[in-house]
Amino acid sequence: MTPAPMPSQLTNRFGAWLTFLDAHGIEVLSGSGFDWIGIDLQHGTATLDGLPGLLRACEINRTPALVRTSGHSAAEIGRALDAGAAGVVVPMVESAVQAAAIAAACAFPPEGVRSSGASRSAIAAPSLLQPEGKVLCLAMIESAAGLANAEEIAETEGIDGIFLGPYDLALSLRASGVTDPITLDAISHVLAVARRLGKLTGAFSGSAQLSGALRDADLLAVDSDLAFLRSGAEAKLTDTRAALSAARV
Ligand code: 3PY
Ligand code: MG
Repeated sequence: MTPAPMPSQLTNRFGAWLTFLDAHGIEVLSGSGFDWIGIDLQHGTATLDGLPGLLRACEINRTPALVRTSGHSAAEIGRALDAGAAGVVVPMVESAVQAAAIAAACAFPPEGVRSSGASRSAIAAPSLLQPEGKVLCLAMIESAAGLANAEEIAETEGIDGIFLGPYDLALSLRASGVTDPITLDAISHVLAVARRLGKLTGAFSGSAQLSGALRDADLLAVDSDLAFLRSGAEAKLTDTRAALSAARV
């Protein structure tokens, strides 16, 4: 099975999360200083069909891209990797059985069941995340069941790391939000388990306070294209209004 990369190779790598099916937007984001891009096929408007164009836009800026699949389908995982993704982030993994299935979907035989065929991955720019073009297989823990089985998921052969979904986790734990102590305790527990087992750690943040709790994660998705666009637009509008009212007095 593919050996996990040393976490030290990836520490403090900041990512941007892309939810729009927009090659121009991803070209701008991947050229904005982020170390990696997460392309989200589970939420937002990005699609499997649109993936090659989005990955190409990342490659222009030599920024590796991970793809969050919409589910556990081996066919979808294979297509995302064939399109040239540096790895996959698979949502809602809740048991070792599910973890083993997604790990198998990421690896060619004899270790796994990924099918080989003419694909874009053969011509895509080499991944900067992993040496020797190896793909990353990250399992998302984002439910009470996933939390309860964090250890068995993280130690599954072929799972390179655990990626936390704090928002679903908070819902599943019936916490008041991502910075509720219930959620933060669960996050610290999962991060500690993954680290103890020598696996990579990652998480989506979207909140400065949450990013503090996630500071040691190897892969930290700072926020989404949607949030960047909205906060940038609001900040410009506020600045312009302030400048115009200052000019009037
Ligand atoms: C979550 O927080 O649940 C996520 O899936 C983030 O993308
Ligand atoms: Mg989620």
